[in-house]
Amino acid sequence: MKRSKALFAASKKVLVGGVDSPVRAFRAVGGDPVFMRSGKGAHLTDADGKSYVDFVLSWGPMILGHAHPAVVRAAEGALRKGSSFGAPTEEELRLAEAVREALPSMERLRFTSSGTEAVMSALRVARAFTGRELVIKFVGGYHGHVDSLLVAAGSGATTLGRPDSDGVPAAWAKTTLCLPYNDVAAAQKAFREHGRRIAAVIVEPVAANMGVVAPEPPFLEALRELTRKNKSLLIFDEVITGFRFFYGGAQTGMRITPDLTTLGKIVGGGFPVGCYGGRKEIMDLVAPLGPVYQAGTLSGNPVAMAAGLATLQVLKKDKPYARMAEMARVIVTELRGMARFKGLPVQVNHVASMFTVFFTETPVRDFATAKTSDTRMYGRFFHALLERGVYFPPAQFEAAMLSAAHSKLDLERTLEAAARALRRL
Ligand code: KE4
Repeated sequence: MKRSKALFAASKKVLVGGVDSPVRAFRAVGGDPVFMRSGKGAHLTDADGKSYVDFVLSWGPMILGHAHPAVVRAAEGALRKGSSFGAPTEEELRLAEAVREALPSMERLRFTSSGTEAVMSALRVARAFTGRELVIKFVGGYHGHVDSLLVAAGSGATTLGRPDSDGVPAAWAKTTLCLPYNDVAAAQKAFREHGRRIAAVIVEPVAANMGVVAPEPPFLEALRELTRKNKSLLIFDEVITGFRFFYGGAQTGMRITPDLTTLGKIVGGGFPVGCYGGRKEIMDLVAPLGPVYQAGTLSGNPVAMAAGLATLQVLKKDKPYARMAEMARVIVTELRGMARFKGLPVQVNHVASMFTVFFTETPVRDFATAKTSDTRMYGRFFHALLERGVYFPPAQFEAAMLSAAHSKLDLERTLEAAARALRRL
């Protein structure tokens, strides 16, 4: 860890907290962050040459594993033709067509350079389309660092939000209603009280930012019904779930059609890409067609588009989803068994190739129950795995993910490390 430590010490003198995104600083698990130098397949190598089986996958994008040959070839090829023109290119057309083919609800779409930008833009066009201001989000849901969504639930389930970050004007936070995830009654109450003022509901169709929490039927169906009845818009934030569970969005499998969808991560193949889109009559409000302004110097960047398209093409051809889900099932089953054998209070929430280990007796179905997890125990578990070359998310309220590159050997190495880690807790 010598080189990582030296790099961290130097980084803290110029990068805020030594990182470009807070979760990378290991504050949630303690200790200094590991600086990564390279990745190949399901493995990362740190600045000191130590290798890890990677379950973070850059927080989702690297579903094919790191440095997949088809993605590298596509990005290199695009780069050789120039990296950015600030003009329309065929690459963005091809990726847009592939996205719409996989998610037909996105009749018109636009690429941005991050998931946050996609969410921010989707909210703006939703407010413009409905002429309303209020937005409902769910406590523990994370949709990027959009000012008005950086709010925590006020006391009680349906009070107006209050800022969860400094620098967010209270007035902006007050345009956001925070409700408990999976709580249909709270959503019904919110619409009874504020219905005609609600522009949109934004929801992760499978929550991953409180740790993995699956929607309990009829939660999402109820949101679809409530928004339709009240002429509000339903926004599925599929930045994580888009192309994660199968070739398409969680919406495809759930047969729920949102009015707007946001994407990111996988759709950029490891390059800075976000995307928002939905019904044509809504998206036609966006400039240059309509009065909702949204722009971006590097939006639709041809190198990123080429990498995203190559990623989707490999996913569509190889269909690695069943194998990734089966590998996750094996890991989850083994982890539950080991914890039970050790008498540890563990809940492992699992959806397809994503899972989260919570150290609590309480079943985790929303952020309030997720917070009963012993996060210090998670930190010890994380470091015990890290020591043994297994890289789980360095924070409790995140999702561990499988890639198409994880092998049986990686599974064995992970389970062996987990058995030892759980013994030491
Ligand atoms: P970005 O702006 O980070 O590209 O996307 C924001 C975003 C939007 N919606 C959902 C559902 C998301 O999960 C995210 C970002 N996810 C986090 C990890 N949970 C990114 C990691 C980080 O912040 O460093």
